[in-house]
Amino acid sequence: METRTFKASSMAEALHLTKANLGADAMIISARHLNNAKREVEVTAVSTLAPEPKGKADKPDKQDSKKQAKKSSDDIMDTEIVSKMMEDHLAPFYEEFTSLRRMVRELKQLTNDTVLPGFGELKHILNDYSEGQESSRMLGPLYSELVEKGVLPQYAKGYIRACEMELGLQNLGQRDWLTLARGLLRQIIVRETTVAGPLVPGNGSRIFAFCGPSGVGKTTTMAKLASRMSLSEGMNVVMALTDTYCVGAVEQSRRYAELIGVPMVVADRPEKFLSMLKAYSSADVILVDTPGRVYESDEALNSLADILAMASEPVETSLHVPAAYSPAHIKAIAKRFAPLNPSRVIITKVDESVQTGSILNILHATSLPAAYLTTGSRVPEDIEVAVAERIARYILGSDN
Ligand SMILES: Nc1nc2c(ncn2[C@@H]2O[C@H](COP(=O)(O)OP(=O)(O)OP(=O)(O)O)[C@@H](O)[C@H]2O)c(=O)[nH]1
Ligand SMILES: [Mg+2]
Repeated sequence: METRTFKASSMAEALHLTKANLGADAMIISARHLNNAKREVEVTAVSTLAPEPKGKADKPDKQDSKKQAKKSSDDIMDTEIVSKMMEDHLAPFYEEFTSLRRMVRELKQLTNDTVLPGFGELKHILNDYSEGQESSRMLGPLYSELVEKGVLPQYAKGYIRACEMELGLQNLGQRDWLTLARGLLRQIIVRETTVAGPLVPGNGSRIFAFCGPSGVGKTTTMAKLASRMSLSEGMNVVMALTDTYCVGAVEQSRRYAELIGVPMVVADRPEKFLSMLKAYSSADVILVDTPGRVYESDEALNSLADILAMASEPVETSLHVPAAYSPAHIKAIAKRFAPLNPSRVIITKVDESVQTGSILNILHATSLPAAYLTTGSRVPEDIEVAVAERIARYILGSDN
């Protein structure tokens, strides 16, 4: 494509020059009378054809000049020709422009809150939608991977947006940008995953309570920790049970306590809990098992709150949530146990979860840092301290 500008004494001459140099299909992109002494005309045109050899048509020959001379007085007509040509070329753009203008006008009308008061909301939805479109266009494979792993779309979207922002537009063009993006996503998950570290007595806190719905692994987790703290770390550990309602609960705890070689105390009423605390005032750690039925019964919840309130020292409560639970279930659990003020979450049965992305759902829905992940029913083996890098690995695998 060649763009050239021609000056001539008349429009006819300028057009002739244009055609001669750029071919009959030349597209005029501008034509104007110059404000100089000669009152010349300037035409700028583009052609997709190869220009004719130089010299031949740069200047009109004499014959042409004579022909032009006859017409040169009719500049108005020439201008009309140019206008017509420009109109023909610009017609499609004009239509588009007109329709765009109409759309803008209609949108302006929509933004008027008196016409459509809910437009603010609609605007956010539209923004969200278009941003979502962009995310799925550029980092779609990573977004899909997170969602397939069970991460709720709303959280997955957040991670992908953060990834997009950090990746920067310039990197999106790189050949290996998806690998780069995956590495970044891993870093973002690690950075945004809050962990609480293991339960360590100190700073006046030695009472650790374990709460959560029935069958989530509270007693098993407690036995795992009692075993590690007592046998590996040499701490003076006591196991307390506030649940005598559940059939077999006492026997299960007693069996574990005997195996580990630590005392097990039933403290299912406030006064019993208080006397247990007094009796074991010199213990390094008191691990408190609680009834799962707190999840369903207000009475059980209140009675547990009454028992724990007897302690004059701080009680650190950990909420147990299995990794395989649905997002709705996780939310309901977080809400139900909020009155007990859990300070950390223990994510159980990670080994049974098909979609490990739910670990992130648990962290988001509870807004609690993770203390441990349990990965099986073996005591004391199947438990690990929550580490952000390891959580990212559960979701994205170990490779990049
Ligand atoms: N696969 C798997 N099973 C586990 C895990 N933790 C516990 N379990 C099993 O889950 C079942 C319930 O565990 P418990 O520790 O009794 O659960 P709980 O929360 O104390 O239950 P309640 O006392 O009835 O409220 C037992 O069969 C455990 O062996 C785990 O991380 N993975
Ligand atoms: Mg139990």
